[in-house]
Amino acid sequence: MEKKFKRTTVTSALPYANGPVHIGHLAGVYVPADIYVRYLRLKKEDVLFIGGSDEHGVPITIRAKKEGITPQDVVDRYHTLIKDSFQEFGISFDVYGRTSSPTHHKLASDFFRTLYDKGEFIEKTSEQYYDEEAKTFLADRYITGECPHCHAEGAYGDQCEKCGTSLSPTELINPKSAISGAQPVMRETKHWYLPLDKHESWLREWILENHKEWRHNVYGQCKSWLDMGLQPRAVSRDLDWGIPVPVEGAEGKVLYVWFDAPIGYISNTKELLPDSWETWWKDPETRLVHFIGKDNIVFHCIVFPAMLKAEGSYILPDNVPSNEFLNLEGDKISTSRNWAVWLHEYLHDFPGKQDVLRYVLTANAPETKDNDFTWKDFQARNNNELVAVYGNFVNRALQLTQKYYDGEVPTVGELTDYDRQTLAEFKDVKQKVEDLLDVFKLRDAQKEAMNLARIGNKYIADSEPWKVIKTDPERVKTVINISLQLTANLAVAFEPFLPFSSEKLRRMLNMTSFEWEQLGRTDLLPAGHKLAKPELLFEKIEDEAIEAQIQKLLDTKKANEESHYRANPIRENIAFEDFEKLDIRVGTVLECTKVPKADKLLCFKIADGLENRTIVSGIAKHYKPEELVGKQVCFIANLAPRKLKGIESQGMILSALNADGTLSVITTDREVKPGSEVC
Ligand code: B3M
Ligand code: ZN
Repeated sequence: MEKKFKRTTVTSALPYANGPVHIGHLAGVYVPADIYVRYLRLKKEDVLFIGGSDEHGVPITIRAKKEGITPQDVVDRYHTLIKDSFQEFGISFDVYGRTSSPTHHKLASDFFRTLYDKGEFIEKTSEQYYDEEAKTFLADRYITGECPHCHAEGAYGDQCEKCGTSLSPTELINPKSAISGAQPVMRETKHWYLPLDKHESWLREWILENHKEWRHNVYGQCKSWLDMGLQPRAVSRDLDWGIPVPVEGAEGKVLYVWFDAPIGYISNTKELLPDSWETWWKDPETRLVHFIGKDNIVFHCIVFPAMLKAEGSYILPDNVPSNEFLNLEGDKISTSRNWAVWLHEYLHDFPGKQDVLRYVLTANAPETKDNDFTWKDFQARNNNELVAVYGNFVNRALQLTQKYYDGEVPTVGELTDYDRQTLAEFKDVKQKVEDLLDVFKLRDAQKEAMNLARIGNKYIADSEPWKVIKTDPERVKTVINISLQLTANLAVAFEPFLPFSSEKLRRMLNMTSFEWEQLGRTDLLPAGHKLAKPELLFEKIEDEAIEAQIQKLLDTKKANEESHYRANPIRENIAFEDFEKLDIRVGTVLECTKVPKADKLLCFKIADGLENRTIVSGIAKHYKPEELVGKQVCFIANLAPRKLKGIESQGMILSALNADGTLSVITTDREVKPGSEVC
């Protein structure tokens, strides 16, 4: 870390308090942030670790409506559950606040007002859907209807969950209010916008020129946003849950959740330090670091900095280490499909094994690309690394000390070349781990710490004290002393990663406290120092425990499939004449390209036996364009043409919709002439 900073404010994304947290949260944000903070604390740096719940936003109000309780009930329940889960996993927040607190409401409201008074917003009136029965404007999620792409019922105003297409509410066919069921009408509404376009030029320079060191994924996402050109963003919503817009005539309007949530970092600091919070947010000698997941990059790198800059008295983030996503057994983690390992369930099934999960999630951290969590890998890393390498070495060193020296650290005699070589190797580890942690390469840093255990394991195996004790007992004293110094080093090196195990080891070694500066030293345990009774640091995880977890996921998968087919029963019978109206044909894909600015759409040129036709289809998430060229596909040939992203689509390609939401295009068993009818 450069010397110009006196202290570091570390934030971790505020999870929505509308459900429990799972391993994806832990891997993406909280374990990395905690490792980093623990490392800085061990280095005796001034650091503050801020967390909390995000308690506003539409999903919370939807959940409350569904359950017939208030939004406050929802957030009260999950705030506590989430907070407890984090605590159990040793996520060492200095404060874990919540955005429904009065401190936050006031700070966020004042923040808005400051920007408003400075003329930093623009006001715009637009037309939005309004429910005349419920007398309320409708958030995108509160409008459902038929998807214009796959024609599934029940698509939301922001997305069709069947085909995955992002929508805007006006695209829905037969829109209905999810509140009253009424057909919504268009009505004018006024909102405040942050003109991000005005901030574009300084943002470009600040990120693209001055923060080239940010992770590639973060830098790249920012660059592509900036290159597309920034647009004004609405910072208010018509909703009855949130922080009221503090402006006259704004009844029924609240701050957009993404406006108030990042201010939550600041208000949670204020909650903890009512008198000195500003030092952590306004002093240029403070370094600000945001740990987030990749879906939050634009808000932390572009929107929030623009807000802070517009306000004028705040510092900007120095780094935003964002992770990619963690998948589970090959599938995207999904709350609605219950495809997750929930932290509270893990704690129930694997009591006392928090560090095992921390270890595996870091060893497999999605730092540069999406990664996969599998139970087999979890077991293998526990059994082959934590137990066989780290645990085994520590256990040997401690047990031999008990056996030969009644638990007292023996004296060191003359060193052999091999001893010197071993000591030199583990002296290097400190610098290596530091260099990696300083640039947020936590996965590699943990690997280096584990390397220290490998060095120890090899040293003790090569030195064979259990044999040498019979021929040269003096030599064994040196071997055990060195092994114990290494053990103490391991406890320090692993403290940021595996705090529970380090604490256990600290007690066994009878050390008072740890400091980073101790790493690499060989005098941590003086001769004659008495150790406590050794216990096993890690234990093997048996096949049955893993199979039970895999079975649980298979059950979930089966239940999801069943409910999918139950939710999509066979439709009402139709007359043969109705079927005859459909003209389904086979065509050969001549060209297939991505549609610019539409991440779900592919544009096809299809040989149809006549003049070739263009069809736009929402399957870009399921196929690479080149995979489909040359394939024969079935399409509806007489569907009225419609425009999608400015392209006229002349028909619809047929696909099978899998229970997991994936699409698979329908093709023919044998090659047929383009234009052949399907009958
Ligand atoms: N609650 C989104 C999320 O959990 C949001 C983060 C807020 S951070 C200020 O992904
Ligand atoms: Zn759809």
